[in-house]
Amino acid sequence: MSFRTEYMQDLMSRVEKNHPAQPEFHQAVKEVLLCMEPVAEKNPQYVQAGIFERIVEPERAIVFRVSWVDDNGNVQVNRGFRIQFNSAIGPYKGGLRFHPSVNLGVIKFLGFEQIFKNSLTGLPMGGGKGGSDFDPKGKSDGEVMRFCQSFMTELAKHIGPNTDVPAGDIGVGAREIGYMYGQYKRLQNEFTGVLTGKGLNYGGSLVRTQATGYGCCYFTQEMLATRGDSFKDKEVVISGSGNVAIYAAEKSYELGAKVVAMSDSNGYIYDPNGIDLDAVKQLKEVERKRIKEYLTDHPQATYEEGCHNIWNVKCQIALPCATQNELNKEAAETLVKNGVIAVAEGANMPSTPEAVDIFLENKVLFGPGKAANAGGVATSGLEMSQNSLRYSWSFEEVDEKLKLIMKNIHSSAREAATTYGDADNYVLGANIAGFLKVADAMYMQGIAY
Ligand code: NDP
Ligand code: 2IT
Repeated sequence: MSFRTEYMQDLMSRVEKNHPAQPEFHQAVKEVLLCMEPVAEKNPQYVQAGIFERIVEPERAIVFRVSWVDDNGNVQVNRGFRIQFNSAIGPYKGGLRFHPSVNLGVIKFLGFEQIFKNSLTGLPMGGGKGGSDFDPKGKSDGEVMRFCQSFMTELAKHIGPNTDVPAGDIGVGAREIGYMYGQYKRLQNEFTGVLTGKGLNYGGSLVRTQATGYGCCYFTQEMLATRGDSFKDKEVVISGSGNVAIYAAEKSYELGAKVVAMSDSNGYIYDPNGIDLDAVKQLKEVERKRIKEYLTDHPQATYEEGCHNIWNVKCQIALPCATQNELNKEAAETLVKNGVIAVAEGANMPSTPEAVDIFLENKVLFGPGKAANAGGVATSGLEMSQNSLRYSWSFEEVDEKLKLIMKNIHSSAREAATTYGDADNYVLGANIAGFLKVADAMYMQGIAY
């Protein structure tokens, strides 16, 4: 897709020039700006107030050294990041990713997406993201703890319950959040809701662990319902086998579907009987092993090396829940050929722009990450509310609120898409609905000269 207006094309060219060698960030910005052309035409006040120019520039970017000592006594150095992208509607909010592929451009793309996602939840949260190129794989608990403590020693200077509230993402789960929370508390002598995704015994919210995966299925359910359809008796393919993938699989089963394939970064498993989710949980959540080991106790299953071919497995519902750009044009064409009805992004930007075009052209129900995976951060927002209240809600109460939020995200995306002429285009709808709330808040708050 290319720009129709000189104004947006110029802005995009400036982003590319001012943020060189950050292809993921360019990709995320381009997708949003393409959807903004009709918005700019309808709302000249945004152009006049420089909203588009301002929204693509992070308010603050923090890059820092994280040094720590490994089990052999050797000094290790990693790089830490926190992008405080936009605080127009609330404190910066977004996860921390620990993965060797992390760099400034990756964190900027994630922080940018988070602005619109958080706005869509209807909760008062700005957009932020952070992380490190640290690889938790193969590290001992002690090494992970020392890394997390060193990371938080710097990060603590920049965050706070009313300033910036990080959470988990790839490579950051309950263990890492615990170590970071402990260090924050030691440094600040303060027990506050400065992180979300905390353990249930020290301020965490019920359902936060399940929220992104469950929310992704609730969103898919809403899309399917517009065509009188549901999860019942569908075959589902889910990439990844981490936090998001596991709970997307759990909810898919609860809704009457069968999950036939899952993956990790090495390869994918296919089980014609339906993936045994307890076995995957044991392997991944408890033993931290590779998905290949599933075959040991499941001889009917098959394993293929390389994760990308998972999209060759026939399914009616596809949920990419691993990482960015994991589903390309060829994969999208194969899914369409095999009769896919709905694709919802549990991960952030897992489909390439060419893949998204294929889905839209073929009238596949396509839920973009900003909308479909917003259940995680929405439940983080609910964790913040509970921390402020010094109270905790039951599993059922939080799950009901999550369902309602996902329903509302679906209807506001659909409404915005309808207003702008393409009811089934959730990419357009989510970007516009997410943008308008932030843009109006920025407009009302003026510009500091
Ligand atoms: P986890 O670390 O729990 O799991 C990540 C999964 O994706 C693992 O199976 C991992 O395999 C796989 N994976 C990671 N990197 C790659 C890669 N480069 N190629 C192929 N597979 C890869 O992370 P989450 O489940 O939390 O996150 C998954 C996605 O969901 C991310 O895009 C994240 O940004 C997004 N997300 C997460 C939310 C949350 O609440 N956690 C909320 C909203 C979105 P391996 O074990 O081999 O590395
Ligand atoms: O991408 C995301 O929305 C997350 N990783 C969750 C962020 C959060 O603050 O819960």
